[in-house]
Amino acid sequence: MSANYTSALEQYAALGVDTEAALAALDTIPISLHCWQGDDVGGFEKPGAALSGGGIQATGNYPGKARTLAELRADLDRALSLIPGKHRLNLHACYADLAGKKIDRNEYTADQFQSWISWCGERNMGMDFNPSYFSHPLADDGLTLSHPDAAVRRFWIEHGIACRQIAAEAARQLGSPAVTNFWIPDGSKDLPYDRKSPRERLAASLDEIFAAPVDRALNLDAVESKLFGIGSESYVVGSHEFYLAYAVKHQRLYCLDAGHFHPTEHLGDKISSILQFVPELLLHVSRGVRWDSDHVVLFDDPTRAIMEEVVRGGFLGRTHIGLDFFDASINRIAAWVIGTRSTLKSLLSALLEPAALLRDAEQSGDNTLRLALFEEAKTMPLGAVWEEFCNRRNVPAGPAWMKEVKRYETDVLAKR
Ligand code: RNT
Ligand code: ZN
Repeated sequence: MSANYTSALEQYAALGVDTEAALAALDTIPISLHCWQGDDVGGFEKPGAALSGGGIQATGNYPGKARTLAELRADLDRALSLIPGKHRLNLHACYADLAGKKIDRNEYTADQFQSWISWCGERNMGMDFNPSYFSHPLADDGLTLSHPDAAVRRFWIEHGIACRQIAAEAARQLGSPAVTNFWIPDGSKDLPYDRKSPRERLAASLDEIFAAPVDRALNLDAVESKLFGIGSESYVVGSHEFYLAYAVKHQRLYCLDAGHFHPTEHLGDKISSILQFVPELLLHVSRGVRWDSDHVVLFDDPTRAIMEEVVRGGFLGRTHIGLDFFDASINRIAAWVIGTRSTLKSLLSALLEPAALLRDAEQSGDNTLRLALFEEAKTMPLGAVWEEFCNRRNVPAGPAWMKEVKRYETDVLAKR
């Protein structure tokens, strides 16, 4: 134990906070690391695959992006070695390992993901999964599960069912349930006349996908809403109201992405409302800047508010924490490390709140004391506790991790 930590422990103890309990709790919380930060959401279904269509966009051309599955896995390993704790892999279907075979997405089985499942198994990591409703000829017009053409809808329904089965198989092998998250780009750039029919078709498509029997103990379905996207500025079929109502009615997970709401709207206040009525929540921790720009997550007020709500509400057991950002303008491994460490730091900060004092102040109507405590808590020595967590997990505590990233950049990324 460092002198810094011992002193921090005492300062927190004076506020009734047990730093050891906070560290033990943090150690049990997995963050689902999104594979798509490593190659700008390209995937490897064909050589030179790149993100297309789909209402999302990665911007920047920082050198060194992963060009193959092997490179992506090596990069993930490098990032994971700089992130304290035991985490999960969040995989998109477009990262299938096709080994040169021609198989379309509606025919994917666990075989195309076995190398990923084994990769996770070797690292003792769980896996989460995502059907890919973009970067595909049948998604070129920006419509998938709500498409007016029944044949196109059929293809994407089959893809959704396939993904749930793949996730369940991964969960079975890895001994940990997988979340399968449904996000589709469907919407329109300009004003639609008919807002109703696409939503009716989406509801029917989802009903078919979820009717396929997949063990709920292995696979958890989540649905992700969005306010608007690139090319879907005027109308998004899968809006917040649509999916929230769907998730409540069908008792699925609701996925809250921090970049998918009005810029002045934050996720913090939504959590304790939604968890009244859905079984579990999936978070896409992200940082929207003006539009859903998927900037790297920071230890900022909105992220801290999310984690405070999860911790205060006792919701850790019902909340799956995933990351969703894809910045191509900076070192991609550093992006993973900064975003994940910031998420963990936000969680630690929430776990170190003077909860008992705050609750007492509020319950006794002492709002002055409550406000004072909030402010005092902000300058408590969080950094020393974070450093202790990193040290115990054998991960560089301070900015030393950046040296490792720089070295990897010179030795590996610069040669790509
Ligand atoms: C898009 C959604 C979705 C994607 C990933 C790649 O707006 O946020 O979660 O970012 O599935
Ligand atoms: Zn998302």
